[in-house]
Amino acid sequence: MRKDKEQITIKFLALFGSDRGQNFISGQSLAKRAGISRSAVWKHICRLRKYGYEIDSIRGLGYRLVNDTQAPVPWKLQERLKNCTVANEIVYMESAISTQITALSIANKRPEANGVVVIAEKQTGGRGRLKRKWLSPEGGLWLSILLRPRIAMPSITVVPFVAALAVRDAIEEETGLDTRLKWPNDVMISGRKVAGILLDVSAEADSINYAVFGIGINANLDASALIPRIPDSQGVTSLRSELGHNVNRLELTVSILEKLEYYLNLLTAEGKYVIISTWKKHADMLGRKITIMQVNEAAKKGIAIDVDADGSLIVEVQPGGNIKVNSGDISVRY
Ligand code: BT5
Repeated sequence: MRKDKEQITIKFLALFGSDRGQNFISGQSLAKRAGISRSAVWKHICRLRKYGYEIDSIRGLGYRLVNDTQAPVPWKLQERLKNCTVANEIVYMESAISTQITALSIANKRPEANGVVVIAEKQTGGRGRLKRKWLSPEGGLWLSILLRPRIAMPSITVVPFVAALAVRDAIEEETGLDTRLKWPNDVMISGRKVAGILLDVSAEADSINYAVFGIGINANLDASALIPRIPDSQGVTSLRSELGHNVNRLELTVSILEKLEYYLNLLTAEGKYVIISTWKKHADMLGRKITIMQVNEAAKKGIAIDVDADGSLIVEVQPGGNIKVNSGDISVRY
């Protein structure tokens, strides 16, 4: 959303503030207090409804704000995340090609930008890992976070695990659903993927220049809307499909960003071992039969034994014969 539009929306919203849920305010009074025309009032009401505010309107009485928004609108996030270092700036878009592309372009254009959260209500060209596509219709939570973290190079391989932990914890906190992790960085419910993570890093010899964390959560959409478009659709779910109702995407976003800050601080303070051991506590694929799929290699079967301190998966491919896998995907036999 453009900053000037955003400011007008915030001002207009403030007019409702003290009367929430009680009195109607006439269109005429709103127009006078906001210094705008009656038709502009109507436009603002429509915009607020689009941002998830529930507003009653009754002819002759005017408007009444019934319910606050549960969408991750920037003014709400800024208010809630005042002291959160990973969210210094919020860029909110109704539609983006990919929040990852937007965040990467901010990273390249503004060397000082740090803690920039880019959120889009939908993406038309959402990206997965290895140039795969990520379906991102309205109702999901699609965000990218640009950070310039002070992380030593040896820890870089565990950074995606930090993001997966933050998303897992946030989903569990907001929904109570039993949420598990699958190597390398999928977030699962009942063996189905509910969220994916993409990390783009620009690094120099011994330090990270920037990292862009892309997080996609199938929140308030039905898994059945994704199924026809995903080859392995048995393995996909959404929070709404699991719960039977919508989740508060604003609270979920706040929680993800707070937890991302927490786990990044933990990584800096205590190193990568604590991240991997916490990740393993929440993984549900260790000890199970898996198939490993890697680019330009034949699929291999084995048993997932462990994840080492660098985040590589240790797989027993024959009795006593372990291999180390540091890229690719796995499918798990549950
Ligand atoms: C991922 O890739 O899991 C990383 C997804 C990251 C998406 C976020 S959204 C915000 C930010 N902006 C972006 O453009 N991207 C990030 P990967 O492990 O490669 O999984 C991709 C595969 O999952 C696809 O090839 C499909 O098979 C499947 N897939 C596509 N859309 C899906 C969805 N919405 N839910 C579950 N699976 C999906």
